[in-house]
Amino acid sequence: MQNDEVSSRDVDVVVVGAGFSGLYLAHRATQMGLSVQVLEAGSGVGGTWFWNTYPGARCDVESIDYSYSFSDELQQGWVWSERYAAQEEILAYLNHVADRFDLRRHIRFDTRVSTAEFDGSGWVVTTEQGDTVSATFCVMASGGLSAPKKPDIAGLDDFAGQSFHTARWPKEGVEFAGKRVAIIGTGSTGVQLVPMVAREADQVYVLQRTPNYVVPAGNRPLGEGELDTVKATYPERRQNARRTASGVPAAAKPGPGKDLSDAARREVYERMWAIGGAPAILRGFTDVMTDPGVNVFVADFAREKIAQTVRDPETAESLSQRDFPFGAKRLCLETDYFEAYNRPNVELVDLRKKPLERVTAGGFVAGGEEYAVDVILLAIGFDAISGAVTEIDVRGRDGVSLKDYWADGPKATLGLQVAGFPNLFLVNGPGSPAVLGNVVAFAEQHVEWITDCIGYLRDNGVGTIETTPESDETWADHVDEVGGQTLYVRAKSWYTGENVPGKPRRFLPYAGGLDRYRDRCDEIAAKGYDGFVLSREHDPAEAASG
Ligand code: N01
Repeated sequence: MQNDEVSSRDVDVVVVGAGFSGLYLAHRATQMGLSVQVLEAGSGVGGTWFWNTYPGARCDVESIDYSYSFSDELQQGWVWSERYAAQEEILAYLNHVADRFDLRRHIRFDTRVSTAEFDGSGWVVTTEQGDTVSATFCVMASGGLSAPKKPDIAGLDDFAGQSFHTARWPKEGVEFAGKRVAIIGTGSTGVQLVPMVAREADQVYVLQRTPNYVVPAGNRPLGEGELDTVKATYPERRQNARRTASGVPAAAKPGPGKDLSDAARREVYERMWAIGGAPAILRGFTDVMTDPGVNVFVADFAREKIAQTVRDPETAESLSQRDFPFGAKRLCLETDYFEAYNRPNVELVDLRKKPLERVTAGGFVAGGEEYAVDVILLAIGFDAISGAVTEIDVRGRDGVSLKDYWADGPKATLGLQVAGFPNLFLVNGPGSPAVLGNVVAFAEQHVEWITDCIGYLRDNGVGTIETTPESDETWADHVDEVGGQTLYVRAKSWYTGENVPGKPRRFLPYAGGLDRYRDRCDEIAAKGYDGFVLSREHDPAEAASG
């Protein structure tokens, strides 16, 4: 019976999502002779970079590193124009990859997966469009930051103007000229969006609940010959990146700031501010994230820069974070963000002083004051890491729902597999380190581990692989413990699920770094997937019960 089921599968691997991970998965799996069907909700490839077309959308990892390393021809041939690529350029790159490796024939677009069910030996996936695909393996490459957070704002449905989440930006674009616009949220998205909308709109109200540490991006065109120099040393650069915690090559090692005078620290940090970007600013000294005094110095320095830029002292103070340490939340990188508050058409609405009461048909009410607006932009973030998977009704052995299994908090061994869900793999799942660094480097590691695993099962006549509840729990506890040793737990953020009302609190990304994580994954694979449960292809007991 099982034999027939296996042979009647549509494909070997069904993949949800055609972003960075899904595309590479399709490429690598087909190179191994596996058949693959990718199901993609969007009408094109790109994932995050397909959906987030808001003005100002740009990567905060340098383009030369935020790109695939698996093909030297690809990295030698592609020309990045800026230090941090804009959304259009990254999307063009991913389209180029899809064409160059002939991946589109494996992808069904405009196809949103609604259910995925284990049928005893593999997976049956159905879509909102009515398709059914059966496969031996199912890979959720659906993105760590792709499920928009559902708005928790009273009265939003009553609003008569235009309103949408920034990750659902209308493809036809939005006309801001002559309009009054409210932007809710001042995370990485809001910080990129505000200066762009401010250039066009009549009036912009920025609704801020929690100020963030926002530092200069230092974006610039890549200089003449700069890219050639990188390309000449790409193999070493990539190798170096693979052995770091963040997936970005280590720069020259700075020293500690602990014993330096204030003047000496300042001299270093003026330079770091001029360079811009998170690696320079977070690691200007080796002890920014470990020595409280050095951390306070950098936080003060960041606040001083705001006070020097934003003319209105009250606005400058509202924009200054004072409740959690520097770097406890992912830094936001800015270009012209603070300058935007000097424009006559931009007003910060500090929701800590004037709580947002409700949205009305014609605007919003905050602190008892009514504001009239035509457009409301929701830069309110994502149901991160687990949200894109739990949006799908995923059912494992005996019909158990993944949502139920995760009722106390999402957990997965290595962030890759879940007990009771055999042959299901997650990319960037809970317990994966991906979102804490260069997501592309992590995606490559995940995809390589998953496809190697599938190859091993195929070559060794293994039908299913899965984890155990104990192993999921042990990994989740380890992730929580490692996370608990960092500053990340000092701020409420999407790392712990606290940004989504009702989501169980658990530190979700593994903060141990890419290098340690890679070693652990490789060690497990080298021992024949130690700790995982592997079942023979034609297990008579399974077949009888199935
Ligand atoms: O989302 P966020 P994001 N009323 O969750 C506010 C990546 N990314 O889309 O902090 C009022 O960080 C919320 O306020 P608070 C990057 O990894 C990268 O900006 O909860 N406000 C916060 O200000 C990033 O970390 C890039 O008090 C409400 C904001 O909305 C991650 O994506 C660009 C609210 C959400 O901030 C997420 O960033 C963009 C409410 N009801 C994103 N609900 C780059 O590469 C939420 N907020 C540069």
